[in-house]
Amino acid sequence: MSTRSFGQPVKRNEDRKLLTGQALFVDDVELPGMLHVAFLRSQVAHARIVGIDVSKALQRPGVIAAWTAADLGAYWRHGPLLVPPPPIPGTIFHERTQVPLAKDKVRHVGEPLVMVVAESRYIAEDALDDIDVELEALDAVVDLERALEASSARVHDDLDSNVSAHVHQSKGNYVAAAAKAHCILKRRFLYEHGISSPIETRGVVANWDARASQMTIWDTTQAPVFVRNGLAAMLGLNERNVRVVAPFVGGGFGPKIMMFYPEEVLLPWASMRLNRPLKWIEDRLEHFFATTHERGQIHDAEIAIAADGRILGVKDMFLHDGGAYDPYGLTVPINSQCTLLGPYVIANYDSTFTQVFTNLPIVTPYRGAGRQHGVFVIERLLDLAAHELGIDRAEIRRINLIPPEAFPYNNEIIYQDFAPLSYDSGNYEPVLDMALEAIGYAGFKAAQAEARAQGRYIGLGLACYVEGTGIGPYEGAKVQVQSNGKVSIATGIGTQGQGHFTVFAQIAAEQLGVAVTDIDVVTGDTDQFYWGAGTFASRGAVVAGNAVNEAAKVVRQKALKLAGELFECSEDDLVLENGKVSITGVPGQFITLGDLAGRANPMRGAVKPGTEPGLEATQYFGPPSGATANGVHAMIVEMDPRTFDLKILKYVVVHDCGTVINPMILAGQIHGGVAQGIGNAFFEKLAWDDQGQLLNASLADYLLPTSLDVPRMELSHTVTPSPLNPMGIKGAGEAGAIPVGPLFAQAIEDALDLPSRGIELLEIPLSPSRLYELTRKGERS
Ligand code: MCN
Repeated sequence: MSTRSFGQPVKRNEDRKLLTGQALFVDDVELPGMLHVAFLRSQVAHARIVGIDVSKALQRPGVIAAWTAADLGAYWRHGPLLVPPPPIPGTIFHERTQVPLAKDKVRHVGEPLVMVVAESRYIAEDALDDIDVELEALDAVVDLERALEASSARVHDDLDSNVSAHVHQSKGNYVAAAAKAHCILKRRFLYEHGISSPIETRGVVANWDARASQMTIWDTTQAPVFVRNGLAAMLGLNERNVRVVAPFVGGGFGPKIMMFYPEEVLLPWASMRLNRPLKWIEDRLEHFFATTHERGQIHDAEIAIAADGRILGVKDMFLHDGGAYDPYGLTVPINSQCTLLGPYVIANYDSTFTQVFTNLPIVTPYRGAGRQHGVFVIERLLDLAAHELGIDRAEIRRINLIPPEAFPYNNEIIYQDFAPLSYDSGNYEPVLDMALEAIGYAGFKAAQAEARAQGRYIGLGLACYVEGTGIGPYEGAKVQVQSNGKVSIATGIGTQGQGHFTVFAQIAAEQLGVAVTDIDVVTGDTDQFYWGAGTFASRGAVVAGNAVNEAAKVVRQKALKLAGELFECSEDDLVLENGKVSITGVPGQFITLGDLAGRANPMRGAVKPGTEPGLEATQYFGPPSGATANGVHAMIVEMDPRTFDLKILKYVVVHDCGTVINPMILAGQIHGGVAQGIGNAFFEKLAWDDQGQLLNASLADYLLPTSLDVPRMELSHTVTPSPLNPMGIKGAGEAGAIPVGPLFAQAIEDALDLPSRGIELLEIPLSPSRLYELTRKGERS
């Protein structure tokens, strides 16, 4: 039986544990003597703290402690700036990071004020009602534009405005390009965004073992190594004395990277103080406020276009809602700024954004991480241009695509990884052609007319995008053959459902000739692998995957060398297959990998100078810059013109993420991303009132798409390998979510023939009720 699995739709190694309930999640951690934590959170968005009285709470039986910011002493400090602003000349950035417990002011609903520790979560929750908090309410800063008016209240009193950051990037000369344009189309685009809503909310368990001077933290984080290093520094411990374990995590989608959430900082501190293990699990209501969001941009964008539909230039000015603090720097708006350029030749680009502090929860990346906002703007501008010029919408895209011979294609602006935004490789036109073919573009107009004659309103949407993936700095992996012949792999990134336990095994299996099921992968345990960055920016496959590959290659070389010595033959005469090394053409002459691992750890004699015991290797991989994936989504919808109910009749994705490791996992990634994209495009909107109160903080009111709303998808792939890593991989984890907004807008416009009625859909989300409002007004929105 062949052991080749690379590139095959191998079933996931981890599913047996997950499906039989054997997988350990943070809430499964039960320790003797464990205490439970609940947080009193601010119910107002902006207020000065006059006083907090916890004395009554402390009298409640079972309550162990109730701490405010004042009780934290020197431990109270601002969180780290996770991502400093990129070195773009003229950039303004005001660093104001979050705090563990609010001290003088509260800056958003849900900001924690008091940490209560009790014998049970029930007691801790009840004790929250015993606490008296006196707040002096201030005007809440909610509206992005009003936030910038001189008369606005200020989220941070020490700043003279609510500007968190201001960035300008440009290439070419937009003004000169616009002067030559056949027409310039200018519109305002609004993009609301939601919350990540993973099935498993956040959670932390901390256990201080004073005898061993060892802190163990089970955390739903996407970046366990960062958390270990940061907490060790804060707690005054050696990094070696802190172990962070991100066990099975039920979805992360970006917000679980944030460092530090107050709960991550406070539970370990409290565990050391009380010498007891502690647990906090976020409840669904808390998730609306206590976990970061991605949300709110207003773009004023224009496109300068030639008579034949060629893009001469694009200008964009946008406001980005950063929420109350900016620990994540500028990642989200820089992604919007860069991703707007899409797969198109845009020689002249002028883009400015202002990140704004508001009294709303903090904004950090959420699957797509701002890319969808940029894609929405450029794809909508192209639709408007196509309509204005009477050019077919597929054609206007085609004539502007970057040609294959232009790669690597330098976009001349700086990307989120501080490197120039350069597309490493791509071949965009075949992807567009395949999507058009799959959706039945050529025959659609006739089908639409026929449907309309029967009183049915069907419409088609088409959207292109590129996605920066696989950024540095680096990841590492240790690959080790055990003496029983099984292989173990450890890497520093965490896993939240992406299938790393299988794909990393597939990579090593390819080098070592063993079955995927004989390879055990550990991710997200800092005691198993010390170094790394984390799972974000669709980088796991590229960065950790290549590290696994490099380490497995070294192990392979070691195995062949050892076997060559044993058999006294050249390594070239050896084959490594089915878990054993054999001599070509000499059947029966072989040694298993397990026996070789045993020989590499001799019990007698000496390990030869220049060699190491064990059949293992640790290697690192750091890409010079990100790899650029691309794709086209197309969909056909049927609309009810009265209720605006929408049915997706067909959904097509053509995608290029270079070398594919596991097409089934990849399909799952795209499906999940599209499902989230559908939520963002059609269902999910956080409804804030003007005092920063969330009006729909429950899953009965904040609607997520269900399985009934997510269609079957037809997926196909082209493969343009990345030249930036030996395996030619590009990332894929966010691809599904990125182009769904403009796809909905275009398909709905097409179904209801809105452009001919002077109605343009320039905002996301487009719920049935919003569509009703927009079409009734009969005006642009
Ligand atoms: N893959 C592949 N071939 C490729 C590229 C990817 O087989 N050419 C596989 C990978 O090996 C991996 C998966 O697809 O198993 C995703 O790979 P990658 O694009 O590298 O993404 P990451 O591993 O870095 O995961 C992060 C990415 C991001 S940024 C978000 S957000 C997201 C996502 O993945 N969050 C997820 N997918 C998610 N899926 C689940 N179930 N849960 C989340 O929280």
